[in-house]
Amino acid sequence: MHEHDRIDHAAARGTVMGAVRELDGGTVRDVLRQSLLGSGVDDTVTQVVIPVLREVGDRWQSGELGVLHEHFVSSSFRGVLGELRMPVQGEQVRTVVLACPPRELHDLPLELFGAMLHARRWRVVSLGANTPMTAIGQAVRFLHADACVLAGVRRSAFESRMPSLSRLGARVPLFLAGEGAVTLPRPPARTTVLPRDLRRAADLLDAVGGGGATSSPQRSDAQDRNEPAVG
Ligand code: B12
Repeated sequence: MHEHDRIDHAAARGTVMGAVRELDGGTVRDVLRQSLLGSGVDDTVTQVVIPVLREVGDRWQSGELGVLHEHFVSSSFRGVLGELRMPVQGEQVRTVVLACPPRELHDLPLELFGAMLHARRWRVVSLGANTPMTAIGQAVRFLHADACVLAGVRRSAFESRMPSLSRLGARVPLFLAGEGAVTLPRPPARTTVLPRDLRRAADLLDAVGGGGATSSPQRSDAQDRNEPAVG
C-alpha cells in the first residue's frame, strides 16, 4: 500500500468518527463513497469501516459515546452497504448464503464480509441475525448454494448446535466465522473456520467455496478421523 493511501484511510476514519459524533449521515456516506471509488471494497471495509465500528463500540462501552451512536453508525453503514451490492457486470456464477445462528445478533461484520464477497463476483444471499438452522438449510437447498457462512461473537452460538452444523457441512461447504468460531476448541466436523482478517477470509472462501472445500487445510474433517482439529 502506498503512503498516501494510508494517510487517506486515517483521514477517512477521523472524518467518519467526527461525523458519527455529530450524527451526520451525509458525511459518513460521502466519505465511504469516496473511499470506495478510490480504493475499493476490501480497503474501505478493512481500513475504514471495521476500525470505526470497533472504535464506536469501544467508546460506547466506556460510556464516551451512547447507544444512539452505535445504532447510528450501524444504520449508516448498512445504507452504504446496500449501494455496494449494486449488480456487478458479467456473470456471478457462485452463490453464498450468509446468516447468524439462532440468538446471535451481531450481523454487521458478516454483512461487510458479504460486500467483499460480492466484489469477488459472488451472489450473496443474507438471512441476517438470529436465523433458525432449519431456515439456513432450506435456503442452502433452494439456492443450490456453493457455500454458506455462519458468524457469531459467542462460542455458544456454535457449541450448542454442533450436530446440526456438521449435518449442514455435509451438504454445502460450511464456513464458521467471528470470535465465537475462532475460539472454539474443536470446530464441528465438516466445517471450516475462517480467520479473523476479513480480507484473508474472503480470499480463502473465494478459493475453496464451490471448488471443493474438502481440500482446505482448515477444514475440520480431521475430527472424523480422531485427529486434532485445525483452525
Ligand atoms: C455493536 C455491538 C452489538 C450490537 C450488534 C449490532 C449488529 N447488528 O451487528 C447489539 C446492540 C445488537 C449487541 C448486542 C449484544 N451484545 Co454486543 N457488541 C457490540 C460491539 C460494541 C461491537 C461489535 C462489532 O460489530 N465490532 C466490530 C467487529 C468488526 O469487530 P470484532 O467483533 O472484533 O470482529 C473481528 C473478528 O472477530 C472478525 N469477525 C467478526 N465477525 C466476522 C464475520 C466474518 C465472516 C469474518 C470472516 C470475520 C469476522 O472481524 C473483526 C475484525 O478482526 C461489541 C464490543 C466491541 N467493542 O467490539 C459488543 C460485544 C460483541 N457484545 C457483547 C454482548 C455480550 C452482547 C449482548 C449479549 C448483551 C450486551 N452486553 O450488549 C447483546 C446480545 C447479543 C446476541 N444475542 O447476539 C460482548 C460479547 C462478549 C462475548 N464474547 O460473549 C461484546 C464483546 C461486548 C462486551 N465486551 O461485553 N452488540
